Amino acid sequence: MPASMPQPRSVALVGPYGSGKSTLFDALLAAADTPTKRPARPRTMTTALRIGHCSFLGDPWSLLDAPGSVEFAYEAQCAVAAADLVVVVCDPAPERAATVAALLKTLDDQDVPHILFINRIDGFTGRIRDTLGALQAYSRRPLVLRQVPIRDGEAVTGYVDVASERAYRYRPGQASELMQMPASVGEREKEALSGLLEILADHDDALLEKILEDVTPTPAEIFAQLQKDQAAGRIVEVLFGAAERQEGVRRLWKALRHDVPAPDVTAARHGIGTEGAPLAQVFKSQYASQGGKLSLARVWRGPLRDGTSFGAVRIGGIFRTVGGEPAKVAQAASGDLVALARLEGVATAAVLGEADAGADLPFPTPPAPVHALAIATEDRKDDVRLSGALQRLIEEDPSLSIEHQPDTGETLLAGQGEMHLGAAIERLAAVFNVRIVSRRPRVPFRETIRRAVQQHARLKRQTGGHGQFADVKIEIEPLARGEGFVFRDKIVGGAIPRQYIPAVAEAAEAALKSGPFGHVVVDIAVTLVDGTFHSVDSSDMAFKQATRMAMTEGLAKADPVLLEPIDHVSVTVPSEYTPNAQRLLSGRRGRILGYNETPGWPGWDTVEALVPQAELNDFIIELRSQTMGLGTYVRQFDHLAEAHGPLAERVVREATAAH
Ligand SMILES: Nc1nc2c(ncn2[C@@H]2O[C@H](COP(=O)(O)OP(=O)(O)OP(=O)(O)O)[C@@H](O)[C@H]2O)c(=O)[nH]1
Ligand SMILES: [Mg+2]
Repeated sequence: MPASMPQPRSVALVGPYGSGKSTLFDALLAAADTPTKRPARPRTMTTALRIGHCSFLGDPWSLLDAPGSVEFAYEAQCAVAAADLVVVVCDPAPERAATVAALLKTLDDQDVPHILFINRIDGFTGRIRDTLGALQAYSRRPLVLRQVPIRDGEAVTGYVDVASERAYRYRPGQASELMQMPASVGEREKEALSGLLEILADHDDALLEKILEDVTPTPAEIFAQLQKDQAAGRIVEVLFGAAERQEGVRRLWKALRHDVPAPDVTAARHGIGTEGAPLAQVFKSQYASQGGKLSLARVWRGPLRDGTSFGAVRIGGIFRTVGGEPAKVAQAASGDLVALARLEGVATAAVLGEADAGADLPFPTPPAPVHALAIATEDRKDDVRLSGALQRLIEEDPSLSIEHQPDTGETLLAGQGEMHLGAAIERLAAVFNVRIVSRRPRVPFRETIRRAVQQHARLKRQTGGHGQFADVKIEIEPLARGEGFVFRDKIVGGAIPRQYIPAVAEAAEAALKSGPFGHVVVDIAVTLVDGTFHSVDSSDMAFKQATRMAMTEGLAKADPVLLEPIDHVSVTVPSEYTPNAQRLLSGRRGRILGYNETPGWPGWDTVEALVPQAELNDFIIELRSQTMGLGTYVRQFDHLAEAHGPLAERVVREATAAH
């Protein structure tokens, strides 16, 4: 790329579920230099990052459309890590401002330059200043309103650009046209301008002096200062529009053109200089149904040429997505976001090339799973391909994970919610051609006993020549929770020869795999107290079988009891929802331990509780539905406790019926 060409810059569209990011993404591409037709597809929830390349007024751009649902939040975080600037697309309703709280905090914490785009202005009848006030509560950086709506009745028909003090009327499918400043907005516009200047004056003494002398700076001076402050992350500009009607879209493009920092600036923010060998980072990995792998990467330092090797891997094609279609290119410049083919074994977050000493290329860590399903192949023949397919699925989306539950023998697919797992299962079928069935995971109940018993068992069998003989007397006693299994040998006088004792111990332990209720038995001691043998007919086998018989009968008589796993759960919610969270936990047999302000999250609380695992299956679904989707939790196994009540009775009844 010749030096005179502007560097390609990148913007990620993020924001809450359904705020209009994909509509805006399509509208931005449609308003670019070589317009892409807006796809006439039904609007569906975005579940994976989309990328598009275009130019606007001669500048090259990469756009990322991130999913909004919290269940796909990791994709959005990866997009944030790759972009020069983030556009937070949000709703104008002030009461929905909290839905961008976590996002704004992350952007603030990571010093990522961002702009707010208030979408759906077409249906908004409230006051934009109220929206701004509500959003400001969640932003450490000052929000600077760049536009004031012009209304005809309730409908927004245009806007005043605050910095230039010019009024525009929206025109369907075209750039807005300049109009006379309506008298009705004059006052609000002046107010917005003085608000804007006041914020800018905080960072510029010359501007401050002018304001103190009551001189209004020229629009050019204001624009220059806005650009400086926005690029440095000192302010957050706020624009609005209606993506669906392509209103405010060109205005947003122009703001991006002015205010998105150059990729070299973004690189410098991460400690990466312009001089040196090519450097790139993978921010998303994707398999196609034909088996090919694509790695979306940000080029931190170009040019990155097709065919370049990094260690054992070699780039087998560089692609940009123009007009929705992949277009092969020979190289990619600094700042470009491109798809790289055939980087086998290169994972998301991997850095290609040697990063500068002291460089900092942080990458989001995947969130812990909050929802799980037990999965199995629809057709056993696919079993051999399942683990490979799952491995690739997780490579594509590290916020998914696989756990093997040894107690129940189930394979669990764990992730961020119902939709997330549903999308993963669909992808397994569509891309990896493995169809699976899923169900609620079983709770890994365990069992123990409450009473010590003595049990005698004798195996005596005469079949053909050799017989089988073994006779054991054991004591089974309960141990304290967490003590596991203990075997004691109290044989005296050779009642059973030493050689058979390990077989007894082994069989006693093996019998713990499935107790009277069909679950793993824990916290018991087995003592071998007596027995007899036969010099010819006794064997390891015979002693194992006799022990098994003694264990089965003994455990059943020892007052067995079901144990259920109890997790330590930490629920994090905005503090106005703390009572909801507590109610929800108590309603699920949780024992509330207390709550505290969430460290580093002013306005949020973390409620701690001990909750039976059996109650946590769909917990995230209800938690989200009661907290505007904002609540989340982490869990960790804490202890086993005796299970009481209807659930325990049901499990015991079912187990007894099955036996
Ligand atoms: N009235 C109005 N509706 C809009 C506007 N922009 C988008 N919509 C509608 O809002 C719905 C969601 O739009 P999307 O663009 O899919 O939203 P999204 O943010 O991409 O959603 P997720 O990807 O699921 O987070 C669709 O029905 C759009 O037609 C707008 O400016 N005004
Ligand atoms: Mg979308």
